[in-house]
Amino acid sequence: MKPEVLQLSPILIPQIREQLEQLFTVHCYYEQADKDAYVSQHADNIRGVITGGHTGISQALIARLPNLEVIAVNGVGTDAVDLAYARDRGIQVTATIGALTEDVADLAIGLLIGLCRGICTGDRFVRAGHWATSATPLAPLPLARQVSGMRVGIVGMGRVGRAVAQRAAAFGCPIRYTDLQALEVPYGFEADLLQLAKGSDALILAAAADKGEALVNREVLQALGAQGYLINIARGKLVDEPALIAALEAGEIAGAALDVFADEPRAPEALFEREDVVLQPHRASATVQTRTRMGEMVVASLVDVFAGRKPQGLVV
Ligand code: 8YV
Repeated sequence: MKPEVLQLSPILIPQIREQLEQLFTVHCYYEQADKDAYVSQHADNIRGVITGGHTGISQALIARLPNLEVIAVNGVGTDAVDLAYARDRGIQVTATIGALTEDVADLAIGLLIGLCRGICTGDRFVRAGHWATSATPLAPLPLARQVSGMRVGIVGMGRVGRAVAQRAAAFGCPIRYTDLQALEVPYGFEADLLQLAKGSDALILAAAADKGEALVNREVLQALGAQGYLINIARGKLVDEPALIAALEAGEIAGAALDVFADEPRAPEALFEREDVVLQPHRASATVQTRTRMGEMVVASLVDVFAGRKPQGLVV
């Protein structure tokens, strides 16, 4: 009999879906209208869970699955899984560590350039036909902010933070960072986030959000300053969103580019009409290549756990 797994969020790569269906009996929780009844019906048979980094799994749902052996996170962040509870229950938690580093770093730089150079604003300007009709071509668009040489501050010097730093260095950007401690990297360490923000033209968030606290509050934004830009490709909850909106409205920072939000898939409507923000629907790892690699790791981790082997990307 094939092991039964409960899938909490979709996987968009067809060959990964085929592999999952060949190897396991897959229960698509996310497609069910009555999720509660569905879980009651299958709970006892479920040995594995597949979920996304942002989706995670509630402690209440884990508690309803008495024979659960593994939670395979199709992502690198495990902040939405209660790891302590999983550990107590002897449930293994895996993540697709290393699979999405390059894509997330690519998008961080893409957002930085998109925001500073006003790429989305320029695109809207051309599409609306304003370029051809304005008396002085380009006159209604303000000049942009140069990216090369910007002082970049990175919050979180893990895999993604390092990949962002490498890329920013190629643009001639001086780089400083903060983390729990100084690390062996060729960039200046700043223990205090406020000081890092003060000395940065762009602050890029690449930290884990396991503690669930909003590191970036109004004070940090004010320290970043009226010429400073915020980029977030980590987790929405790292930023106090009302404080960010207030800082943008008051002109206390120059702009923000966000791939992640506190209450996804909802993004604050106060941001929708602003030209000083670039918004993305949590797509930093969303390339065919990376999602394929992530899916392969999810499949492999389930196969390994069910075969009694230590899986790759084991977190707990
Ligand atoms: C994914 C993520 O969008 O890796 C993470 O933690 O949040 C993202 O890469 C998500 O996990 C896809 O399921």
